[in-house]
Amino acid sequence: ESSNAEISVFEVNIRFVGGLLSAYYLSGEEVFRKKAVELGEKLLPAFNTPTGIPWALLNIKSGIGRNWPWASGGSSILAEFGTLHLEFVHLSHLSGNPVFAEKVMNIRKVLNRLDKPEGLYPNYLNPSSGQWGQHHVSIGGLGDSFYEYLLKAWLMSDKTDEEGKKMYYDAVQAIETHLIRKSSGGLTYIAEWKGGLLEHKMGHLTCFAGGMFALGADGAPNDKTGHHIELGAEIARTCHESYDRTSMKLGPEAFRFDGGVEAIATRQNEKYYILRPEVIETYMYMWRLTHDPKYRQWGWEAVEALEKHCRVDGGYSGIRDVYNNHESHDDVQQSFFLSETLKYLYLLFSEDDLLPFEHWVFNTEAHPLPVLHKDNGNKEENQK
Ligand code: DMJ
Repeated sequence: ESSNAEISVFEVNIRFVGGLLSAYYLSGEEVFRKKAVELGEKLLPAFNTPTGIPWALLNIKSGIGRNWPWASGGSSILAEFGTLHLEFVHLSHLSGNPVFAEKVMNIRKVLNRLDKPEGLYPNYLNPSSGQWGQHHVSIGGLGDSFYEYLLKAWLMSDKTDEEGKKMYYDAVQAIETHLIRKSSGGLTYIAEWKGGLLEHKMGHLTCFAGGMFALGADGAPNDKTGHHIELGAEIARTCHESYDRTSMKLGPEAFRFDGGVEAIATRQNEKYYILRPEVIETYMYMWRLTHDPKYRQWGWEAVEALEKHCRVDGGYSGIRDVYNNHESHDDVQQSFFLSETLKYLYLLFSEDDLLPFEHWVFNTEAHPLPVLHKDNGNKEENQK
């Protein structure tokens, strides 16, 4: 019996379904498999829309869905409906029920049918009409993990998911052409695109893309492997600068490249740091893929800053202004601090054979999921 509660389909999927799937694969305990599948079934009514693009919010008792009232004329959000793929493929794999995989494959079908402005994916899509909402494009908030899941779907399929692969590399091509710029000071950044105009701002969330470009470098078409690694390195450097240019050596929520500044937050409401993982996540991928020791140095700088400014009695807290010399704590320890920030730090200082990339992908909340190897069904027992 479900309680009368409205949940975010995306958050429940990445944190709870993803967490239960990882717990199952790491422990082999049946209870985690069973609960993951049960929870996945509770999410299915969210897909009852004319297009099959799911609602953002779902009442799990009534099965009635709706979208965020602020999202462009009733739209669903790219980073939400585009970040179900990995978990739903595993739910079908573990339950024998194809419905989960069918739901996420249909999302791709809808996306592939649509015209994309300049080859870019807008953040908003109306689940009733099947049309884009506002033409805003972001590799940070509202867009981010959609791109991540295209790449990881291909990797998780043991590189058999050619559709995911093509969608990923085509998207990166459009992002490079239209969103990636270099500041006069030589910092590469990823801007936001609003109906053809660039906002020269990069979110902390966007910093995950450095790691993504490096992770995808190997499969890049047209001899672009080195180029994608270099792009990852440049984004890592820019995001490190966003940390280094603060007094606390922790990065702001968003930083700008306009009005005479580079990699600095200029608006008071963008100066906070809520223990987010993306910059450390990128250091971890860059370390594993290049072994350049600077990534461990940069990671250690973040460890020292976290200890100095975020450690409080009983845990760690976010900071209201990273440019201030005195901490103002927000008194919140986000759950992604444990699942992502600390896990990526641990992996940054571990050997490469701990959760090796050949056998594992991390969901967007850093919960590890095994690669489904084509020749041997399911060998996760040998992958620990
Ligand atoms: C996490 O919940 C996930 O990484 C998500 O994809 C983006 N935002 C947070 C962490 O900042």
